[in-house]
Amino acid sequence: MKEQTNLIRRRLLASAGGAVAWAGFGGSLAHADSTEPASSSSPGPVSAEKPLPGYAKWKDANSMIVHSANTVETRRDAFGSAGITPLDRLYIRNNLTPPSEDIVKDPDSWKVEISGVKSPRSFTVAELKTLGLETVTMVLQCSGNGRGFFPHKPSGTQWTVGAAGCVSFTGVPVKAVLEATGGMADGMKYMTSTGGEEIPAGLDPNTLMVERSVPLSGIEDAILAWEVNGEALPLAHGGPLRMIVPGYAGVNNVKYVKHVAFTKDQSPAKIQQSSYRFSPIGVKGTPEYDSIWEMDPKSWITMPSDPNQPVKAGRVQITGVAMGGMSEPEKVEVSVDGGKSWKEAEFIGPDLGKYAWRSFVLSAELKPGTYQMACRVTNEDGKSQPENRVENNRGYVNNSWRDHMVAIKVA
Ligand SMILES: Nc1nc2c(c(=O)[nH]1)N[C@H]1C(S)=C(S)[C@@H](COP(=O)(O)O)O[C@H]1N2
Ligand SMILES: [Mo]
Repeated sequence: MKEQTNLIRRRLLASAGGAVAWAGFGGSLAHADSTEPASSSSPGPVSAEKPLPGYAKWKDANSMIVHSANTVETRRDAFGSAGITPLDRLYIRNNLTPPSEDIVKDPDSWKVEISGVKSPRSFTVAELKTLGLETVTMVLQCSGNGRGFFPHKPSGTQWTVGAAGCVSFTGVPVKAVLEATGGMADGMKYMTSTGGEEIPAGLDPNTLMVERSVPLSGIEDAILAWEVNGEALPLAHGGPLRMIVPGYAGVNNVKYVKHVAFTKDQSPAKIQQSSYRFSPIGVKGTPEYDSIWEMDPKSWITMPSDPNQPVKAGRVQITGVAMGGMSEPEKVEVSVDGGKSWKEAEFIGPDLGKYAWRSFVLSAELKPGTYQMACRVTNEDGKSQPENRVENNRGYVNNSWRDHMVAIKVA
């Protein structure tokens, strides 16, 4: 009954509230983050109450939780164990209604402008393909992943663990593009990428556009990608061309990128200046607070993970995924007693580099009872997950092992 009430409440809020429909724009155009009401129910898989949006119909519906047309989460038990997230199970997060599917019909003709370099010019994807080739396997994770565990109910999508995936992007290194344009102009401090969403005339682009700046340290392994997991980049994930900044939170990986500028300052866009800032609870984001850039180590158990599905007593394979953030995941530990004692788990599958996550398993003999299962990863730099989340206004970057714990019944 409570569930039902919340569902109705959420629908009412959605129709009364935030989303503004723009004639001829095919949907709502607003920062979903600022318009979506926080769900008042506790987080966790919501029943399949909404269909997949049109541009993502090809996703595996059984593996996804559809929060809205622009926010689709992977179920906790649907990541698989191979280390690579199948594309039809990868989460989606759009701040704006995505562009028309037409833009991926002839991907090679998509143009990106490069500025803030000695010889500014634009390149088609076909031209970029002649400059270099690199593949990077990496965790793509929304800054709001784990927001659903914050008790102060930050506004925005109530993601649990599934606003993340580990995928392989292929494209041209940003460094090769810089070489082809004579190198960076003097005094530049950031790489600023602009998304290809059309902003309707008459609206202030700064309040809407997805334009993100990253410090120059981020360009070391950055690529302009046209492929993901060996397939042409679909619209849902930023095709025809996407800026990929490995190790950096999702928002910095700008989809349908149309302009890459090397700049002295960070973008004036709202999404750079006030959103994605690490400000205290109750305080609006401003440039004086840290921007959400580099990711931290994080892990979670993927199976067993359903508190309502008892597991058979005896040998239980406890599996999960563990990422290192800016360096390789080195050690992952599992607890079945709520963090009182820990055992080292084993990584399985190939090591796909420092930006990738790794699957892990701990084989445990479990008698009937209820177990509080937790895991925590330590990366090569010795950084590990904290027990508790770091509180912040918008519920960003939750990597608390306690928040990600699951209560599993063994019978
Ligand atoms: N152009 C553009 N790029 C974007 C976004 C967007 O709305 N528009 N959303 C960002 C955010 S907040 C995240 S978490 C990731 C999500 O990537 P995915 O939808 O491929 O999973 O894309 C980022 N890049
Ligand atoms: Mo995000």
